[in-house]
Amino acid sequence: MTAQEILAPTRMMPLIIDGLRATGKLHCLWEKDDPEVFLRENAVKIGAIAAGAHIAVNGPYMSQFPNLKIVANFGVGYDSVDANWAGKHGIIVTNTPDVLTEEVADTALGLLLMTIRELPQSERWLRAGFWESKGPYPLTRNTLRGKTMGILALGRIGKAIAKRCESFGVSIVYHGRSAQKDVPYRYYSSLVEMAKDVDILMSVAPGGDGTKHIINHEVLQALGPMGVLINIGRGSVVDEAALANALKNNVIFAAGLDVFEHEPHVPADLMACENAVLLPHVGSASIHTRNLMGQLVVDNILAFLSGKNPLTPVSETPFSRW
Ligand code: 8YV
Repeated sequence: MTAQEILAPTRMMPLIIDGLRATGKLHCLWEKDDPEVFLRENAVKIGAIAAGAHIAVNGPYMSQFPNLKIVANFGVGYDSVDANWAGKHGIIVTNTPDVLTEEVADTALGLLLMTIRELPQSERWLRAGFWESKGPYPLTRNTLRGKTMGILALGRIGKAIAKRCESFGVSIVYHGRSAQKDVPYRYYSSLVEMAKDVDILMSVAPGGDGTKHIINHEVLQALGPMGVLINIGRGSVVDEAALANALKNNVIFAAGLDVFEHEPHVPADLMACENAVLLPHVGSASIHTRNLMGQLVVDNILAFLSGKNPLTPVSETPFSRW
């Protein structure tokens, strides 16, 4: 008989815990007196794992559970789960696409406007009393007017950002693994070449080995002294030391970052840059959207428990939608 018990290794939002607890099969690891003993004695019963980003669900981790069939990841990005390993071992991985697309695209636009028009800096000016004591905040040297944006990874979120930016009058081009059919934007096969031609580099790229530090010194130099980098995807995509250096030495104009390589740690060198706008990974972080994401985690596991196909399996693993 298939193992049907569910494991939540780390704390998750109440909507997920309550939804899964209702099955009577949920084990919250942090509630166990001795998690290690619990795992040793019960690993064989676990068929499903509900995973957040705070734990590496890699091959060695998953192989503790001989009857594991599904890992439901809270988030569209699943770089903390080794989906290739899972796929090879017949384990389904699900993520939370679509329900967060518009929210993350909104945040990307907010971050872009904050960064290019120095809105946080001008707010700090007002709060410091400088408007009265020194006069108006200086005119911003940069603007969105007449600009071209290069999107790194034109997936669902990238396209939602592109649509918004088009209505702002911003021209769009993109770089990714391959050119896409039915996309009206120019494709660049080289990230550096795209960076040379654009004013704004918008990274929506997922994490993982294939994208680690691909936004490096060479790309930043290509973006140039009036160039703006926005990262709404994964922090590991950017070489943060190279970025801090580029911001400090005006290799680029400014950066707006919602994600960092070692969250919640933000390097002091980035913190020190007045031309960086730094957000604590709030891309999808509204109650509305997080509830939809949480419900999708629950629904994927409930589908598995009732013998149905998962709703949103990722491409590397069984029942892939693509
Ligand atoms: C969440 C995200 O912050 O979906 C993602 O990939 O990065 C965000 O929506 C994250 O999943 C919460 O842990």
